[in-house]
Amino acid sequence: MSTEQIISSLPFVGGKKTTPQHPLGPLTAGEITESAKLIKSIWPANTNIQFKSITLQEPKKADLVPFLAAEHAGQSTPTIERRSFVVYYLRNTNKLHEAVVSLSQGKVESNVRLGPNVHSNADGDEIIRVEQIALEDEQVKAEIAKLKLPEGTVVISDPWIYGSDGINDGLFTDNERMFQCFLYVRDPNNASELDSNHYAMPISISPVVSAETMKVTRIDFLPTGADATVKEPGPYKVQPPNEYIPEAQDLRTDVKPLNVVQPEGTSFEVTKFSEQGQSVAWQKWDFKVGFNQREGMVLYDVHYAGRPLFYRLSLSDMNIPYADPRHPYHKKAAFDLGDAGAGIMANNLQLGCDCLGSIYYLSAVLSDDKGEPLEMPNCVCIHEQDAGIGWKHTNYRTGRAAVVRNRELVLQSIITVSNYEYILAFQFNQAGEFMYEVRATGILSTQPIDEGISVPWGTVVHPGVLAAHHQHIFSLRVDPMIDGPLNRVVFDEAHPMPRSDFNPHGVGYTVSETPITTSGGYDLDWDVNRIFKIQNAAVKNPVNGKSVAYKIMAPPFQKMLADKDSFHFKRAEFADHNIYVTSYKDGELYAGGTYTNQSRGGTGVRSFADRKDNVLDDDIVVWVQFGINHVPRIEDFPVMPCEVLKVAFKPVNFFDKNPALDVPQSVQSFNKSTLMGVEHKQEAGTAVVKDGELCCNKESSKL
Ligand SMILES: [Cu+2]
Repeated sequence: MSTEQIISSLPFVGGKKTTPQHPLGPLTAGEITESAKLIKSIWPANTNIQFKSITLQEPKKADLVPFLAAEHAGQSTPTIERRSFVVYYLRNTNKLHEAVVSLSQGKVESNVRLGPNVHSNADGDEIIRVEQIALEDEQVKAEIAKLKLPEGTVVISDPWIYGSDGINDGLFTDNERMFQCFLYVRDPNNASELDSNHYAMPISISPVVSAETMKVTRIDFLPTGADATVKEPGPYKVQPPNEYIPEAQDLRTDVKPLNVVQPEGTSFEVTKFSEQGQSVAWQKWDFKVGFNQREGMVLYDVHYAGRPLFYRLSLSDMNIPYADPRHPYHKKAAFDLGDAGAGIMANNLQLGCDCLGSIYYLSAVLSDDKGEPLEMPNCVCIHEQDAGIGWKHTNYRTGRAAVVRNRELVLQSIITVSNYEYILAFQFNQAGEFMYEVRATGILSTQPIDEGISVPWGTVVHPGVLAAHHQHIFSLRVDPMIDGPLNRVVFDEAHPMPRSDFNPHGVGYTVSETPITTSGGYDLDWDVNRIFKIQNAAVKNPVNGKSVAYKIMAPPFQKMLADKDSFHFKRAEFADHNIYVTSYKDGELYAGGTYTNQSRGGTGVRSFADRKDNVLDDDIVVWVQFGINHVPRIEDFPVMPCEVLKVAFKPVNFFDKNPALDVPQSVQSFNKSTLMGVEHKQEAGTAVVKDGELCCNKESSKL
């Protein structure tokens, strides 16, 4: 990122001091308003500012660690200055600025103009306007007219982030911030249905809109055959619709209710640690929850039974590069967090629909393009769920079983990014484990294809509709403090023991542990069962003397397929390794860099790691990548069954035994299950529900 310090003669104007807030508390509506006011005050009164984000500037870790230590010890906390981080354009220009506002002092502390080739995220107001601009353009209308669509047909425009290819060829330059609009029609035979699935009817006209002038600068025509040839738009053949809405289905009638009932309420507690920040305590876990425009949910200061585990956890980035090599699809590579924002796109979650059981909702306040507070109601839901059996053993000699359920606490947020949905969840259990789960759903991004054609970079999911292959690659940022601030990452590998007098049958194997000393990208290797662990080498397990650790159980995925010289590869700096380990630096929060829109690389985690810093027994950050290569199936259309990805973090030699031993037994008197069949041999009174204590007893002791 190149930056240019503005030499401004404009005075910084002092503002009203706001009420002190916890240093990790998300900005309040008042702080957002104050930040915008202070930024406006450094420009002439008639300056039209387009705010891109106004968010908490988190304190330096060196300041925050003593604050949190004092807080945990119940001591008085030091004062930490409240700051906001503001990104804005002078509207209708490419003049992007990044500012830090001291809310404590009521002044703009720094204000830097960024560029060239640094672009900010799209905002909601802008996306709606770009949609309209693309459809109202006279040239676009003239091209649409060539389709000879039936009277009353509605054309829909989906603005996409333009992407980068480094080509500087007149109209084909990505120097300026632009949108590539993909157009569709809504079913002409059901034109009044606003929720009709337009992704089943893509058309080949693709206007490009300048985010600076807000005008159509070019109209691309999409290739629809097996090669890169483009054709003039011709009469459109109306295909049958392919709807996802329930009224278009013949709904099955044999689903009986499955209610989640918690007669005594939930086992978790939510309390405010600041006006907009909430603390959650559940089953020995406690942490703070923040929410911001870019990452959505952020967890801070995560402890289990009072022991520190994670300083900060968040989804840092995601990238979705597409496989179609033809213009303009070759630039299609969404960074949904940096290009738009997981917070700003969060759904308003609905009781009994998105979340079952006894639900606690968190709401947030973000900001809009005018710098005004934007309410984000119910953007996180918190609930418990039953995740099957936690552990069980039956003593076959006595027939006595000991069994507990696995209760999980879930913090869920759902984001809609145009066609697609991601259901993002932190999940905690009673065995000291936590998981990060992504469910990918929603509608495939589609494009037109001539009938009868098949291509190896996509799947035809409906007549005339191609869904190109694409990868979803996520980066979870883990800032650990496993039993203290200085951690290391090690990896275990299992290797066969050489044949010897000791191993004469060639069956032995051993597990070795190797520490990572230098920042870099590292990979899984299933052939040697390579497992990465975050470890505190200074704290030993009292029983076996091993260093306490948490292991990372991340599913394998195919690394980015785009080649190393491609802009996709340069930009998605996290997409080439399962794990990155870096030394902690304030402000290094995003694996693809702070500004991903039309980025060119050099500002993300690969660059952080290239410092080749020491990461052994230091303040480190672990970036965990996971994902899928999404080769669309016809079953993924018109809406995709959830594809579930899960990363788990499990204690290794951290406790001295199974930490879920103290979970009360799973018994009928507590669970109140209902007997539905006559085949069940459980004889009440003789063994099973004795005093409401046990599920099973002696009667059927068989192996
Ligand atoms: Cu996908």
